Amino acid sequence: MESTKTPGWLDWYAGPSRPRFELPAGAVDAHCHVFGPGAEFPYAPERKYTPCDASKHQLFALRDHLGFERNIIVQATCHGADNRALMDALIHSGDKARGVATVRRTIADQELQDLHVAGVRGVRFNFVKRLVDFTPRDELMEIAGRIARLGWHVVIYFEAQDLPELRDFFTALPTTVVVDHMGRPDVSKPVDGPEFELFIEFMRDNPNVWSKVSCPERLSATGPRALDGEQCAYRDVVPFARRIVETFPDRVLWGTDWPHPNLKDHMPDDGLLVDFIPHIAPTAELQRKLLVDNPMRLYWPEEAR
Ligand code: 0GY
Repeated sequence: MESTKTPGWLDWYAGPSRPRFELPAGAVDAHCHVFGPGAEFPYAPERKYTPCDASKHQLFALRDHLGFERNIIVQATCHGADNRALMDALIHSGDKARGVATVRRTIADQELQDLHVAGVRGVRFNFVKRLVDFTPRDELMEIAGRIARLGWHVVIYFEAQDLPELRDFFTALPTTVVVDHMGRPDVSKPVDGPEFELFIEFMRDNPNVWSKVSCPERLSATGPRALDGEQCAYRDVVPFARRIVETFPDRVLWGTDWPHPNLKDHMPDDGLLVDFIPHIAPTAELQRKLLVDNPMRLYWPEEAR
């Protein structure tokens, strides 16, 4: 089935540069997606957008081009709770990808087991209102209880202004909890202001909470252009991501977010995104934790050092 992409949808960047920053051996891109292809894996009827296709082969080619060894593929909302495209990508990755699925409370134990065998190690709860319809908290808590027994974790996606209302629910989750994109801070506000302080406190008070320090391209107002003599794109995001990396070095992950759904102004060059990493993780030790040790501990614990 052919589907027409959402008007204004930006296609992913077809010719990414080769990063100047050399990733450490064994680096994991811990947040990326596959979209369809729609003819093989139709998009969900309840989706809020229709993307361009972004296949597993294209994702794996990007992985090799950038110098990553593995991927964490996160179920995107355009596929709803139909995880077939995700499972297909995991199964064809040669054990170089693990996944985060979306499930409903009606899922059977056997289906959860099948997801586990394919490589799924977490579920995603999405609270971003433009992306999903509301799911009752008791349903999410029931799912969290079931997947906890498989040793999985919960990935949460929300916007900074909603943390005060959601915090008690997050704190009650019985698993490791991974926050997407630093809880989407407003980076025009001060890094030591009350809003971001609340996020730091949330991580400090809850040692089971991790954060992806990803998506500068989504959060930045200064954008991809470096200033004269300054080599860093998305420079307004640096203090926020760096503060998290330096404060919680053992609980951070990084990912490209390829193929970058819902960007309106520009599509990032993924090579440039990789070059952002040393600005937020300035030492080799921080880089190794962020890109290798932490994702391996969470997704391939049987191989982690
Ligand atoms: C992301 C961000 C977004 C979309 C999704 O599943 C999704 O549709 O996650 C967004 O629009 O902010 O992480 O890819």
